[in-house]
Amino acid sequence: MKRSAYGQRAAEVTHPVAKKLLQCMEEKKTNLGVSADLTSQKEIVELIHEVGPHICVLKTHVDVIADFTPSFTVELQKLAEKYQFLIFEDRKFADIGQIVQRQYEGGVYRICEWAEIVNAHILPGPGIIEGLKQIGMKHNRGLLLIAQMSSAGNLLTPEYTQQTLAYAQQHADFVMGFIAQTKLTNDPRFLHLTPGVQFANSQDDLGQQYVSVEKALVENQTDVILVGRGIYLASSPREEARRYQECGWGYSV
Ligand code: S5P
Repeated sequence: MKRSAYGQRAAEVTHPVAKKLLQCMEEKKTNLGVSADLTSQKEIVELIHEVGPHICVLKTHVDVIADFTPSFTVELQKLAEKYQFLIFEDRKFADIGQIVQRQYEGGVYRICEWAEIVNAHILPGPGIIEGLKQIGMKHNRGLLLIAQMSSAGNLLTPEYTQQTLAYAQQHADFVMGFIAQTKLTNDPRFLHLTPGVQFANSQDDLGQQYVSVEKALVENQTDVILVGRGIYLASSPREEARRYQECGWGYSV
C-alpha cells in the first residue's frame, strides 16, 4: 500500500505530539483541522459530532465561549478520544515567560490540562518558549510558533519569520511546528499548520485573507489546513468537512 509522506514522517519524528498528529492524519486520511470558533459549549459539541470523523485537529478559542465551564474541557477530551483528533487551543500566548506559565497552567481555563497543542508569538523573545516549555513538557504537550499570519497588514516580516524558525530549532524538543502560510523549512520535525483557508471567499471585512486548499497545500507546501467559517457556517458542516478533507487529502498523496 502506498504510504503518504505523513505516514513516513510519523515514523521519523520524535516529538510525541507531532508523531501523534502525523499518525492520526495517516490513519484518518485527513489533513483538515477545524477552527471551532463558536460561542456556546452546545454548538461546539454539535459541530464536533458533525466534523469529528473528518478532522485531525480541533482548534479552539475557549475564551470566546460565553457559557464556559471547566467540565467542557473534560467533554472535549472525551470527544477527541471518540473521534481521534488532537485539541489545539489557539491561545496565541504573547507575554513574558513568568506570565505565560500562569496563563497556560492556571486561571479558569487550565489549558495545559486538556490542550495537546498551543501556540505562541515570539515577540517577547525566547523566554516565552522557555516558560511554556517548563509546563508543557511535564504534560507531553507541543507548541506551535506563529511565524506568519493570514491577516492583511500584519507585522510579521520575513526577518521575523526567520527568527521564529531559529527559535524553533533551538527548542525542537517542545516546538513541533508553525502557524504559517508557506512552508518555512524542509526539516521534517516541524509541521506547518495554515489558517485562512476557504473554498468560497477570498477575504472577510476585517482583514482576513483566504487562500484555497490547493494554494496552501500544493503551491505553499504546508501540512495541515485549518478551516473555520468555511465549515461551521455551511448548511451542512459534515458535508463541507468531507469536501475539504477529500480535497486536502487528494493534494497530499
Ligand atoms: O494568521 C492567522 C492565525 C490564526 S491561528 N490567522 C487566523 O485566522 N488564525 C485563526 O484561524 C483565527 O484565530 C481563527 O480561529 C481561524 C480563522 O477562522 P476563519 O473562520 O477565517 O476560517
